Parts: sequence; C-alpha cells; structure tokens
Amino acid sequence: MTTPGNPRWRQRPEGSTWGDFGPDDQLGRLNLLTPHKVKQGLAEVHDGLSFCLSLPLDFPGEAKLNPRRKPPQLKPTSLHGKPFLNFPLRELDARNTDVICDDQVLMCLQYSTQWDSFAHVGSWFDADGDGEPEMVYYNGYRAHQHVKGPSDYQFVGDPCDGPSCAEALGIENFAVKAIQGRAVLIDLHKHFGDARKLIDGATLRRVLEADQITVERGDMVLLHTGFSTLIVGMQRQPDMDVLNAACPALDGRDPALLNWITESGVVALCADNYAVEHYPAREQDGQRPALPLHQHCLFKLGVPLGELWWLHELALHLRQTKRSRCLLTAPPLRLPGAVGSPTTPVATV
Ligand code: UVW
Repeated sequence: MTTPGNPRWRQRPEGSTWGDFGPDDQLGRLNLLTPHKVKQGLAEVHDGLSFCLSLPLDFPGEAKLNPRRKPPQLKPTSLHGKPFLNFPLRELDARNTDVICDDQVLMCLQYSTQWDSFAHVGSWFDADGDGEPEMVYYNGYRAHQHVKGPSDYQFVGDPCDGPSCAEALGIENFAVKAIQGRAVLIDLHKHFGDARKLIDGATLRRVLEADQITVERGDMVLLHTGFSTLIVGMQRQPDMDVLNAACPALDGRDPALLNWITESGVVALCADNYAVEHYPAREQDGQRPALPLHQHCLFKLGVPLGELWWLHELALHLRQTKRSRCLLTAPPLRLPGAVGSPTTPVATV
C-alpha cells in the first residue's frame, strides 16, 4: 500500500497497521488499552486475589535457551574500593549506627520473564518505495537513524562493541502507557499437555470454541503452555533435549493463525514459553522471516510479545473457577532506549 505524506515511509508492508494509530505512533495496538478496557479488566476482579506472573529472574538458568543471554549478576555498589554490603556507616562517621546494603545488576533484559518492544525485530522492506529494501522497524522507524547500535553491518566489516539505544520504539513507551487492561487466558496446556504441538489457526479456534472463550478487540491474551512449569522443575539447569520438544507453541508460518491475530484485535500476546511461536519456525523456501510471528506482531501490527511468563497458578485458579479473564497489570521498566525489558506482571481476579 502506498500512502504519501509520512516522513519515514511511502509504502507500508501488506497487512500492516503502520499509520493507523497516527504518523509517529510507537504504541501500536497498545492504543486500544482505553479507559473502557481498564474498566472491563477491573470488572473481572471478583475474589480480590493477585497472582505474580513472573519467574524468578535468574530462571531459566545457565545460557542454554539463548546462548547470548546470560543469567543476571548481582554485586554491591562501591565507593573508594569499599563494597556497600553490610557496610557499617560508622566507617564514615563514628556516630553513625546504620548498616547499609546497596547493589547493582548486570542483566540481559530478555533473559527471563520479559516484554519485546517493537525495536526487537524489524525487517528488510522497501519503505521509501525506491525499489531497494532497507532495514526498518514498526511504522517505518529506521535502523541506525532511530534504532542505534555500535555496528553498521552493511558498511563495516568487523562488528564492534559499544552502546546501543532505540531512540524510537524503546521499551519506555510501553512503561509510560502502563499496560493495564483485561486479559484472557487460553489454556493450551490443558488440551495438549507437555508434548510439542504446533498451534495453527484452526486449532486455536477449536480450543476457543471448546472452552467458550471470546477474545474481544482490546483484550490482551495469555497463552498457558506449561513450558515455564517445566523450566521451574529443572531448577536452573535447563534440559534442552526436553525443552526443544516440549509444550504447545504458536505456528507462525500458518497464515490462518496470523490472520486470527489481525482480525481479533488482540493487544498483546504473552506466553509462558520461550518465543511465543514455535522456534525454529517450520521450513519455508525462499526469502522469509526466521521469526514469522515476531514479524507479524512486532513489525507489522504493533502487538507486543511477552515471553517466559509464569502462568501456572493463574491457569489452575481459572480452571478451578471456570473462568478465563482477569485484570492484567504489566508495565516494563521505564528504561529509555532499551529494546526489551523484564516485567513483573500481576493478574487480579
Ligand atoms: C527468539 O530469539 C527466538 O525470540 P526472542 O528474541 O523474542 O526471545
């Protein structure tokens, strides 16, 4: 589709929402979290019970799920070579009675329970209509111009180290929006158990029908697959032979599934598994995204993805009470320029 007038793009990817929420939009479907949707979420609070939907952030353990992502490392802050942990303040003034602890963390922002921002996955696409594709992200924001890193892989031979910053589409935009509204839990684990099963559009529709679940425009979706429950049982020593063949995962190569995401008006997809979608995706010849559901959600539609959430207890409760909806409150860190973030989501029922 060609739409003149946007400073960043003249044509947008087929099936995308670029420009629909405004020329400079950076929130995508989060725009659908209106006061009405927050009130709908609040109307789901019957029992006053709250559920923490985060794993301990040092799970899954080791660097096996993704070798780039290492477990968090905590250590004290220090001054003049003195670590401030169990630090008696009388070291500074003999009259002080206080004892101080103060720490810092080195952490991969997408190691554990997390949100992907729209700067997490972009694509080669001819946004300016000159016949040549360029590296762009949601709503035409550009690699290097808006999403900045230390290396330009087109021109620099050797990648180099250095800082990065998403000057547009950073995760802080989601934090300011606050991410609160109604969520619907789809219990795939209840239907398919611990074995890997690719969930295509037809299968998803059958589950929704069997469980009498309706996803309405502006709802967030929680996908309970059982994957995080296995991870917790592995006690920070993930067994990849088991995990690679475990639990249901969305089939990002299925056009009917992608079409359901488009048509349903879902605001965010949050799963208790590694990538929401089955990864690596099913083989497909020719040029194609390696992460087709990420491309559809993060690049085209502006649908945030939540990964490695802890849904076990919430799913059990909803199963017992024959419900599927809750109030979900899940802001990421307000960390300017980051492309992903840990989150401690809370479901209230
Ligand atoms: C993959 O890397 C497969 O997914 P993500 O980066 O979103 O965790």
